[in-house]
Amino acid sequence: MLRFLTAGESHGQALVAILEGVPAGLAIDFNAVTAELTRRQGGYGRGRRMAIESDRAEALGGIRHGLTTGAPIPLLIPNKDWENWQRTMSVEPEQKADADRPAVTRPRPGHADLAGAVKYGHDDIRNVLERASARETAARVAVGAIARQLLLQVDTAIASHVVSIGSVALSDPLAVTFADASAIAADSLLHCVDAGVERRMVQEIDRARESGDTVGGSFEVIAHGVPPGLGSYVQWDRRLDGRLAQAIMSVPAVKAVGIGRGPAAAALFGSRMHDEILPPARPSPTAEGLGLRRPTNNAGGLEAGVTNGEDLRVSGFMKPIATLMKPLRSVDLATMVESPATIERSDVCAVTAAAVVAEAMVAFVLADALVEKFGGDSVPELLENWRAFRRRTAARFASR
Ligand code: EPS
Repeated sequence: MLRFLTAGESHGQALVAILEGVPAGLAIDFNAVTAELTRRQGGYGRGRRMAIESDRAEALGGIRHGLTTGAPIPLLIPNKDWENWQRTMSVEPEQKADADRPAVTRPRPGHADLAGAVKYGHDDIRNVLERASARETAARVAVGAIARQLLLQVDTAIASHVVSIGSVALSDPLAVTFADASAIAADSLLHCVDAGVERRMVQEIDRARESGDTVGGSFEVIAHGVPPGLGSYVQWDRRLDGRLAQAIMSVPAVKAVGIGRGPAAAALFGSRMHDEILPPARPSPTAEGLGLRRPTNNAGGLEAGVTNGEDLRVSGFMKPIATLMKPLRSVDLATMVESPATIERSDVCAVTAAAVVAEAMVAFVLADALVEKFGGDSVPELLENWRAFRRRTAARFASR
């Protein structure tokens, strides 16, 4: 239903995205898009690049007088740093004297460097790392910011919080509510709900930086007000948990994805894991979720790959960034002699940024599933179908 492509290199002229499938008649707030891009640039432990950029997305079409037309939306995010890289990243045929940076030949363990050099036959690893860079996620956040605006039409909102950095972790992430995650101050260093834990997380990042190292961590995305009935169990590729897992796993450096209780579910007895179903409170609530009460939400809002009206909870686990200031051993592919891996400017920790990217990916998957369920080439058509479904569902599950 919805799809997007991105293009552009980290130090090229710009990043671009084309988003297709947004129904006509959606009012686009570009300040909200900028706000998301700014959030992605934040988090304690980011590198110097983030001080250079102040990301902004410009729409080149698909929107007229503030409203989507139903046509694809091309988005452009200029790279300010391109100014300093014009010769290195020129799209013109190479003028040897002009290529002002030496070729990158010493692959960083854990980065795309070696795999990409092998796959595409590049001698200069810059051809790999420029596209593999997490800078590309700025384009995804712009796309996600538009998807979020579609979701807001059906009262679905998305927030995230950082659960762990290195060995410092919240003890029970599922105890964090959507309201808790939404209330975290925008200027909080790591976007963790607990100030004491966050202080220790900051120390963990400082320790990594002081020893020329990097550190990973985990985050959770919570979507609130998600319509029940998105996704399906009838075919493997329609299960929404699978679609979310792919979307989150595609965020650079993410190594595992959890839904609800996540991997911890494997250690629980069924009686401790599954969320009991209780009759609606009286008087019957109006159409929030299903009306039925679920005292726990270990399932994270998904049963059999279908949303159940509870908060959707998806977590991502990020490995440490692959560029180390105290580099690991590698091989210079130009000479085949052992040499320390290349050092590129990078972040010490980017878990807070990854959480914002993951929010954008969740927004995209949910918006896609929303349009799939309720159809509609225009927002009024989609809303009509959504309201009718809500009315029907509320009537079915009202207390008698
Ligand atoms: C990033 C931009 C990059 C890196 C980082 C994320 O910019 P630069 O390479 O100019 O410093 O800071 O990317 C990586 C850590 C990576 O391994 O690719 C961004 O915009 O998020």
